[in-house]
Amino acid sequence: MALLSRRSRLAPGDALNTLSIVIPALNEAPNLPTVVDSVPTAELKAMGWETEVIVVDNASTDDTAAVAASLGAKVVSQPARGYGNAYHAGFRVAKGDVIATGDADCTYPFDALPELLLTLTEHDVEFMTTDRLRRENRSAMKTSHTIANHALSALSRALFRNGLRDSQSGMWVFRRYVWDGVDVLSTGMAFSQEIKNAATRAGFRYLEVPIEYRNRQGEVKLNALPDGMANLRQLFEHRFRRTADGRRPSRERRHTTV
Ligand SMILES: Nc1nc2c(ncn2[C@@H]2O[C@H](COP(=O)(O)OP(=O)(O)OP(=O)(O)O)[C@@H](O)[C@H]2O)c(=O)[nH]1
Ligand SMILES: [Mg+2]
Repeated sequence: MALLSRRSRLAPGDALNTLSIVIPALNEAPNLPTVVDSVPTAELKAMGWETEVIVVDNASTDDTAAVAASLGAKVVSQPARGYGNAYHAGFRVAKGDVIATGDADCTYPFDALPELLLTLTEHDVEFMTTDRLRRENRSAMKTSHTIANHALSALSRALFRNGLRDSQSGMWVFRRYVWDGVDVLSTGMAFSQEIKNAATRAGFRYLEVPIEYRNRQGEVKLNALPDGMANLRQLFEHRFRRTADGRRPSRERRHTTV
């Protein structure tokens, strides 16, 4: 994707668009100041975006909730552990026309949101996901995770035919109504691949863009083997799932190119 150099600016009298940034957090108190402060709220406002930051406290045993509140974030409590559970709770209260996501571990570039939102609006994308699996990011991901991410992504592409390079990226930017138009059931880490495959299969206009991926700070929460196996199971279950009316959804592809 070509880098966009122009920033759209808000003209006087223009209405603000609303953006909800939803961040799942399990014992991420030490990372939250860096993560929340990296959201470029003032720049987004100048571009016409009113931003709310929602931190979903997933039954943390540290000060995650208190630290998030002290940073001005809205705190949502999700007592049922699980990455997917956290997102279900966060999306329920997100009020923005657009929702953006990312981990609370300093890996995802929230500072790139102005650029990502510009791409979303200028290219009329409904669901945007991001690709971390580039050579430049190699040092930020363990070799075993890189291999697992490539393998899961290849299988996901084979089953869902959506061409997405990184089925496991946790940064998505999408119009709120997309969430109302998909049926995402995963409560754990498989939520990430499921929302992508559900949105693309439902026929929303989608785009995958490269992002910078940074070193994880703090304790790793992922359980590589059980989470990987659960992802595998979910891919097959989802691919052959029947919709409520007994038909499989059509495989219409609406991959946008920039
Ligand atoms: N794994 C996991 N993460 C959770 C849970 N609840 C909230 N989270 C948050 O979800 C995000 C994803 O978890 P990570 O441990 O970063 O998982 P990952 O990004 O797949 O793996 P890393 O490569 O270690 O970053 C983090 O912000 C966690 O704090 C949970 O129950 N399990
Ligand atoms: Mg992470």
